[in-house]
Amino acid sequence: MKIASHEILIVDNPLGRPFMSGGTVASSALRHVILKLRTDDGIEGLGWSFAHSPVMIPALASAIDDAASHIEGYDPMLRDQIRKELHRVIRWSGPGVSDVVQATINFALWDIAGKSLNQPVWKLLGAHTDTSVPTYASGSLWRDFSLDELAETAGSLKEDGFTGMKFRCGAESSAEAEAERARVVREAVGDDVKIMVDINEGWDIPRTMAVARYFEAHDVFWLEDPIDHKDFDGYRQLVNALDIPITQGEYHYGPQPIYEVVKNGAADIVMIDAHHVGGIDPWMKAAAVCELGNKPVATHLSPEIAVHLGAATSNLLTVEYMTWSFGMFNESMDLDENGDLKLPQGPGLGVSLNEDTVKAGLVS
Ligand code: SMN
Ligand code: MG
Repeated sequence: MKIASHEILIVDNPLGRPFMSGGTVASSALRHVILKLRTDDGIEGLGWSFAHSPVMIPALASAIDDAASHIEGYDPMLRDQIRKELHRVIRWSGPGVSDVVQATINFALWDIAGKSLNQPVWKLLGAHTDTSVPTYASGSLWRDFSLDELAETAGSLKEDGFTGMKFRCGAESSAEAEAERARVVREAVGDDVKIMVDINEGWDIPRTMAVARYFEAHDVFWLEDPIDHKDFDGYRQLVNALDIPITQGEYHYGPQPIYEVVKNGAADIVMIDAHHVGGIDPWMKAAAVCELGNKPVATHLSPEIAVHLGAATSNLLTVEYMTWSFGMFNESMDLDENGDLKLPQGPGLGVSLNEDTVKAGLVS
């Protein structure tokens, strides 16, 4: 089997509520770059990525397009050979887009592997379950929500069956106002739902120390990305000083910084983003580093891919249920009666493009 050709689509997937990026840029759709990678025996593998601002999309799409043309003729099962070839052609461009290019191609290669062997990716990865993985609702309780909206939406997520959910803080003028958001969410969902808070690097250490004490009182399950992700010393300080588990990792590119996070004791829980780390293979490597360092891991975004990773990761804590790409695929991601995320049973990644959405959102 050889890689024969590829196609790139740029597609807008509408978001229910405009997403405020950094509190400044409102996006009413998430722009995806979709890669269709085809083999000489007629298998089509799907990979995709997105950028939070459309500004970066042309660069990303053209880099994936060009990189994919360099691997024509390669055996798609030799992913590490392909990774090295891609590294050769995109080296010296620094972390960031180059990792997302590697990731998008790597997703498509795994999809091809699964389809050619007629097995879901989680099975090829050697999963510890064939049914479901823990999950939590994300992408619903945003930073610009009023307290009333927070309470109402948190309550309806619980009714939908979620046993965990994440809300955002980091934009309030006082520690007390930040804490009030946690109180309101806790009150809305009761004591038996896990609540997590994401700050997206919005605080410094004194603010984190001040608010964390309130969050501990409201039994917040983790505090995510309170400070700049590069401040390993700061993170170690927070991990040592606070009882609330500190989560970080999504901002790092490539697997190597995940090793640094573990080595530096810079998190209690490590969040690994499959797009940023460079795909499924480096995600599994990074998760193994965390396991050896006694750190649980959580996935970041793209549950369609993360569900496979989670099923094959013994130190998995939970898979982030982010709905941002849902409209693009025919398959739905469903919870079981315990609020866990069911594994897809189809071959490969188990998703197929919804041609109506693609047609409606096609940018080029
Ligand atoms: C997040 C990151 C990027 C886009 C949306 C939300 C957030 C998360 O940090 O962890 O979900
Ligand atoms: Mg986050």
